[in-house]
Amino acid sequence: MSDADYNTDPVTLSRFIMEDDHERRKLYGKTRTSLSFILGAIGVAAKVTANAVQNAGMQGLYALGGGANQSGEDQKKLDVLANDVFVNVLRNTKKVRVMVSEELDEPIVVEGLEHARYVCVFDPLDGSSNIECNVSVGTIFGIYHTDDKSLADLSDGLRPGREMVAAGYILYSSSVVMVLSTGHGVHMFTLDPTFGEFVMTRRDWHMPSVPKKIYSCNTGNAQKWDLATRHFLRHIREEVGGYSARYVGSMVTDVHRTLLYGGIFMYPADKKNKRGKLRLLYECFPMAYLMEAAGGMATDGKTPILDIQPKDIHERCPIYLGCTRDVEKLLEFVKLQDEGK
Ligand code: P6P
Repeated sequence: MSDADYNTDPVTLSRFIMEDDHERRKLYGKTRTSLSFILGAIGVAAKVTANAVQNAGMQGLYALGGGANQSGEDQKKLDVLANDVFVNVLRNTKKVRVMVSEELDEPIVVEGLEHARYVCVFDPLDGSSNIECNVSVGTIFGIYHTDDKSLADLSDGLRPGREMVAAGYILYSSSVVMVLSTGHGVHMFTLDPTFGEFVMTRRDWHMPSVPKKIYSCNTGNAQKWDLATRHFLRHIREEVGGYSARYVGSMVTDVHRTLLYGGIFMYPADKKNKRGKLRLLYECFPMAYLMEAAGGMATDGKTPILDIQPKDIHERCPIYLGCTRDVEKLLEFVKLQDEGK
């Protein structure tokens, strides 16, 4: 690489976080330095987890960890490792009061942090059931700020996703990518392994104005879906045409492709799973937050995902997300179904 090619002024995650806090002062008249600490910590946890994911095969981390998460799904050693990394890194910031993880039945309330004002919710390693066949996996996170001094746990602190102050995911794939929004724009970073930093690759990303025709769902469940979903699929396949089916079965991967190219990702409710499979707080909320920030949409079929009031930290939620062209068309079929047509 010639010196002319060498980037002597990289926009690293750390630099973005500082600039973003400065921007926040201009926009809102105040900074949130603690949020900056938390985002930086998530970057560290992402690098540690990425290293574990890359080496999992050699280090026997694919094996079952012996436990099960609150869904009753077998936990792999890698699930437990990723969870421990994110819990420890966030705890060490001394800025996070409460944590919710898919891998833990109950919230973690960090003792002695009455001054702390942040709640972090996360799925530390989503899609890990795919990892043995080398399918990409990811971490999904969302961050709330709370002025509630009495917030001893989340029993009365659950709030709609629209109140998140930041959300994002890390995709552990052919490269390690972090996608992040703190409320103004969606920004993407790629881990540069040569010097171990996340470097910005896309600033203020918006979904394509002409979205690709892609639908992403597990059609193996189609017979169990409601009429609206089935009629929507028939419409795009047989009446519109030209759509491609793309389904990896790892939410972060399927959502990342949808964010970049357009189309629709769906995990509907079905006759057996009345609220679908994906988790509202730490899967659907963060992905919906990013989709809306990038000009897309996310709904449960009736309500914008971000406006749903959670009742339980692990509750599930049907989700349809993607470009407005496709999500609005889905909602037209829901309206027809509601009208009995
Ligand atoms: P299915 C992975 O197990 C996961 O939680 C998400 O990452 C993914 O979108 C979904 O489940 C896939 O579920 O039922 O299609 O295998």
